[in-house]
Amino acid sequence: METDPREQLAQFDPDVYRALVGEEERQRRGIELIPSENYTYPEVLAALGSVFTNKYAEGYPGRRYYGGQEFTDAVENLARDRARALFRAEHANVQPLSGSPMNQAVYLGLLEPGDTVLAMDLSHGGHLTHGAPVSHMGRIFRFVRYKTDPGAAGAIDFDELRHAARDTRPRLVLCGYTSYPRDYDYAEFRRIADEVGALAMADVSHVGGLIAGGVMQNPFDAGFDVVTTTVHKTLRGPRAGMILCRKDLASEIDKSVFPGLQGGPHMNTIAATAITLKKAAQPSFRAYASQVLRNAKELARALMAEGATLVTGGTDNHMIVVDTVSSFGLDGREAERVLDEVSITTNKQVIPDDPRPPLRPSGIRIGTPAATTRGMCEEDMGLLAGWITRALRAGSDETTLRQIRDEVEAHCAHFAVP
Ligand code: DSN
Repeated sequence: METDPREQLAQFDPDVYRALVGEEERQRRGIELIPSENYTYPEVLAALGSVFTNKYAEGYPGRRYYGGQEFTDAVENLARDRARALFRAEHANVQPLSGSPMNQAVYLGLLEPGDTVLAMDLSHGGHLTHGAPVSHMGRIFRFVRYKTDPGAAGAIDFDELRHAARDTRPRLVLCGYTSYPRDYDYAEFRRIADEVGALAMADVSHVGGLIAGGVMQNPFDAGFDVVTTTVHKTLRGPRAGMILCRKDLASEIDKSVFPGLQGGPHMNTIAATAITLKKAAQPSFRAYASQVLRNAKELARALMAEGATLVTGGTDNHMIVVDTVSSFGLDGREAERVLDEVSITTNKQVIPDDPRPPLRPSGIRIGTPAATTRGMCEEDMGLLAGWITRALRAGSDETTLRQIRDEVEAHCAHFAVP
């Protein structure tokens, strides 16, 4: 009789097994509100833990450097075809190991060292891979920053962006964010890039699932050249990245991913990506994506009604940034810790032009994708806003925090984890 792999693990390595069971229990017990996290599908977990892990497959389908590729080619072709169809892209590369190598491969494949990239300021919502000085890319390329206009509900200041483009002649205009709760005007980005002869790239890692679900705009509809997205956020897939691009850039992108930057692709992850993309093409995924947005709008409304100050004054996507210093007198690290105590998981977050350092910033970032996956809807968002604001006001009052944690955990018990 075959032994259950989990039992084998429990017997062979009880330390790791205990941590695994603890994490399963943590994910079930509380509410996961980190906007970049989600609960993936059982089918994805099955593919991730499959024999595709054993296989080396450097190269691309039909052009590999090792034998035995009948089935790896099949799953990579499925993932590429499904990605192209879902995002209306001419070409897809599904090998990036995650979000950072995905963006690095684009810069290294399409630019020369020293080229200028126009990208969102980090404290206004840009990502580390959009040229943070501490990143290797920030040393190789010249990143010039644009910002949002706090006076205009956080809209991007396109006049400033256009001036910066004319002054600095970027090779690439990058539209993408990791903590920006609004949608972008992709057509205006495209116009500015055209005016200075630059490529237009969108990093939609956060909203990839919302675009796939048809509830947010697709940058390809505005004529973008390159779109990157992670697979594990709103798309609910494995930890991975994808590069989608115009056909005439395909060869540069593919060469940049392999052999330029990476070695053997993780074929178990690519199989899981193929499954994720099939899931995202189902009508039920469209309903999910639209519920994610409705939940975020309702949570933002309820938080503001309870006295919270939100960066940009609301949200157009799945994410909300709360200025916890001005609302509750707690910095982001303290707010994250207090919410951890009541089984609500969030992450500390810098706010635009934050005077505080990244490990003690002025806010927290919260989002609805994981809670929506568990089946929570608008009425749960009202409860959530109440628990969050009560906990942040309670600060170090342990009795109140214990009470709130009991309420949160009792409520979560009604929502299954996939
Ligand atoms: N760590 C991801 C996020 O939380 O947005 C981006 O890399």
